[in-house]
Amino acid sequence: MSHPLKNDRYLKACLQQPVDRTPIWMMRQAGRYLPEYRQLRAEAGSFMDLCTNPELACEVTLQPLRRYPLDAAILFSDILTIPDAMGLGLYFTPGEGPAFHKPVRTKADVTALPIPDPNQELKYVTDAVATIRRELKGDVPLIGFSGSPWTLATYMVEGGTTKNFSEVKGMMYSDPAVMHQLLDKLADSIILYLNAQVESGAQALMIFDTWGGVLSPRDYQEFSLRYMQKIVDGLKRDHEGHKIPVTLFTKGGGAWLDIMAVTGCDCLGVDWTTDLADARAKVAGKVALQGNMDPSILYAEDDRIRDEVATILASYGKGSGHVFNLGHGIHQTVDPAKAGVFINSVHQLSKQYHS
Ligand code: 1CP
Repeated sequence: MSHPLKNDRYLKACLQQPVDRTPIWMMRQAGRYLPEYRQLRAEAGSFMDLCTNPELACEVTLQPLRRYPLDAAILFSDILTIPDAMGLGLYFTPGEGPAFHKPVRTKADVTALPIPDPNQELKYVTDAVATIRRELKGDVPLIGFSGSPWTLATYMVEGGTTKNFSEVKGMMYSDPAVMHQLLDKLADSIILYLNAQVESGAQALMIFDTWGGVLSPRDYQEFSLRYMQKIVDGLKRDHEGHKIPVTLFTKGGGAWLDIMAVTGCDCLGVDWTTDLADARAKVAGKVALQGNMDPSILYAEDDRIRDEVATILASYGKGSGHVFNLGHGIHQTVDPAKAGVFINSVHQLSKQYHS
């Protein structure tokens, strides 16, 4: 199954090695903005029917790569597979997003949570990874992923999407020991899950800490960063003679890039509220950076998109260590042609930053 990689720009940039141009992929590159995705989801029945069928998950992963010259593929799955495998009963309500039948609210709830075996309850994920890796035929690397412990805890304690985080912060402030017990269990589960993705063929890993930015600086360190650190320490960083780069992305975490940079990860995701020049100064060569165009720029005219790409490339400046991306997932109402303009602009404009 091991093909030599034809395009390894993404892996090289994560490791700050020289590249000929800046690599690019888009968060949520497979998904609802693509008509071929909406069609396949309708045929399959639901989003989870796509995720749990390795052939369909593979097909959906490859859809954006057929349209655009992207430098990486990302496993089609969701961060909520772990809480689902812990028995919380994941379901999706149309228009309102994910929810759980059995939210986690008490110490007894936390104590009762099992640590899922990635080769049993989550075998559909590792099977999808192996299938995608085979079907990519070495064209581009495959990124595996998980949510961060804190971000998974927000969904598990709230029971779904939330605006003010009252339940999860209520638990954090009124019973921090129980919150730590939950986060520690999640970190252990995530280590097993991500290492199993690497064993099955994932060539890089990313941890999505979508909700770390709603914490105070002190609470961020205690309840989010500390557990991402535990995960980084527990991950397989080499496989089949290749390094497995790890990216941490805390949305809204621009103020904390310096402390994130010393966790031992290889790359940090940055959203559009931080200037890449400031971010680069802050991490001082310790890690690569991924980002950071506002996904809403994709609603603008083509020239405006190209200008924004030029500005972001200039703000990072010369040299390797930049993976171009959006600062968060692509919106479902974006015209796919605009994603093409974005990606081609990065191809055309980034060569001058590499010698
Ligand atoms: O078809 C549909 O209606 C389902 C929409 C959808 C999709 C396409 C969901 C439900 N998840 C996904 C795929 C997904 N989710 C990927 C696939 C790989 C890719 O192409 O990037 C990834 C990496 C995720 C990760 C994810 N899920 C995050 C972290 C990244 C982020 O966007 O912040 C989060 C927070 C989720 C939860 C989730 N799953 C789905 C939705 C709509 C949400 C967000 C709900 C919320 O706003 O709280």
